[in-house]
Amino acid sequence: MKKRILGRLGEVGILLEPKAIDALMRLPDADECVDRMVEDPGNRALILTEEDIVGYARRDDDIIRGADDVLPGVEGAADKAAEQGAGRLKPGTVKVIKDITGNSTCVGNVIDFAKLFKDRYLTLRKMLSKRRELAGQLPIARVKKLERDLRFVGIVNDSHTTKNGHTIIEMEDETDKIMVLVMKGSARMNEAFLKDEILGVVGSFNRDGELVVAKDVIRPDVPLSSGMAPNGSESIVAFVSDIHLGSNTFLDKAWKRLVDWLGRDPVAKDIRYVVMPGDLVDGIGVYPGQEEELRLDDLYGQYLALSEAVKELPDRISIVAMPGNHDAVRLAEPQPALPNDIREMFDSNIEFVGNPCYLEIEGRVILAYHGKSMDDFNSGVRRLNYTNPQEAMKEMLKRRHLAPVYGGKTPIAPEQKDYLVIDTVPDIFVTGHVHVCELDEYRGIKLINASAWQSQTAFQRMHNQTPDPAKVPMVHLGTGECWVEDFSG
Ligand code: D5M
Ligand code: FE
Ligand code: ZN
Repeated sequence: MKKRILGRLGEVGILLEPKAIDALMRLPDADECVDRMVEDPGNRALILTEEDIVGYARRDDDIIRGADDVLPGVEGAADKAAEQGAGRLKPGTVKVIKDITGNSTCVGNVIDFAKLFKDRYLTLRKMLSKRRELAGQLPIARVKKLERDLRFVGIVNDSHTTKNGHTIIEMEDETDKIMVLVMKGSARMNEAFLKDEILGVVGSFNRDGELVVAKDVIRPDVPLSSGMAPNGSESIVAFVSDIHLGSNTFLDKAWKRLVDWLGRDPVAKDIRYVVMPGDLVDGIGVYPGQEEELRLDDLYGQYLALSEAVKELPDRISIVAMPGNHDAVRLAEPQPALPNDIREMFDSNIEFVGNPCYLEIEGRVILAYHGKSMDDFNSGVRRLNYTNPQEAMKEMLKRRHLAPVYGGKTPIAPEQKDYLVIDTVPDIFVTGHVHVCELDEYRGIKLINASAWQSQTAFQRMHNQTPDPAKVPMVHLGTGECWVEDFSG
């Protein structure tokens, strides 16, 4: 029976945690429960937990009651929450929808990027082929036999500006390569085409058939949306990035102000979640000469200090800790969660996740990414710089990719699946890394860059980067309201 059910799940690509398998086997009618999972692709998490199984098992009669438990006394909220599947989420519960932790397929020393780029290409081509402008798109080898009305999707190998001010993009798919000309003065002239991003092109061959003259260049983008509709949640999520514990520029007085405020302010009592998008500690040997700037020169000592700092936060708060480029995991993205020997230093109210990570909290989907690729976006796109990370974040959403450039400043791991593709449209998108504090919105998605707890370092001074530390952006999960609390003094 177990084998047969697991076989069925395998066929439809549904993954279960071990505890969820046990729960499923205990049901009087496991098949019926599997039927419900299959019918619910939209709301289904990537890996189902025991809680999910319970949800599916009693879906018919109990889901609305379940939602009422979560959201007492809010009119209409039960229906909405049930619609969004929020009924399965209790306050305080953070659900990891997707990250690399435990799923890495990089094997030994076999470095094979072909699978990664194929997965990226196929996922984004599927998205692009739903666009009206690209209806009937064909493989490059086939469009080469046409003259007019060419539509294809390819990966950018390279792009450069000609001496006459046109842009030439060299593109490729599994079948062939093709050169695309974006004319000076055309609508797309001011776009930057990044290496390894996926584009859709509509155009015609020029007279001698060497180049496709682009009529339009299309990115997958996110759909227009009016944003977070009220869902009855009464919780607030706060974003605390780039703590850099162990650095001699760590702002311990500001941290104390945050801790005090969380303990006494009436607004703070609704903060049930703190998400930390990377650079939890300063690390060791991250850049040349770092030892001069460390207060704690032992990596474990730094995480121990972090665990003490985190213990000062009120117990009602669930914490999500993600690594960044200063933390004790592989640098190559996607980064897995911190290892067990570090996790063991912390209390159970902290969840360690990978970078990037999709989370679901009280019916809201949060995409958290440390933001190392902003180093590549800032050097590859002229109008981007270290003071406007929200603009780089919009560029990521347009490309439906967090870090398209391979071989730049962001190391990428050769996974078989591209975890940096933005395959799900989040309600909230948060980054850190650049140490400034920005709130913005793009097509209904809240954009947050979550400041830092470190004052200006010598490296930043040298690069003329002025941080905006000790700020905490907040989002009310029920209303979608966003604001910033300032602890800088
Ligand atoms: O990054 C802190 C700041 O330093 C952030 O604004 C990015 C910037 N940074 C980091 N690496 C580079 C490179 N290679 N070029 C330019 N700017 C960079 P953190 O990750 O906290 O050290
Ligand atoms: Fe940082
Ligand atoms: Zn960083």
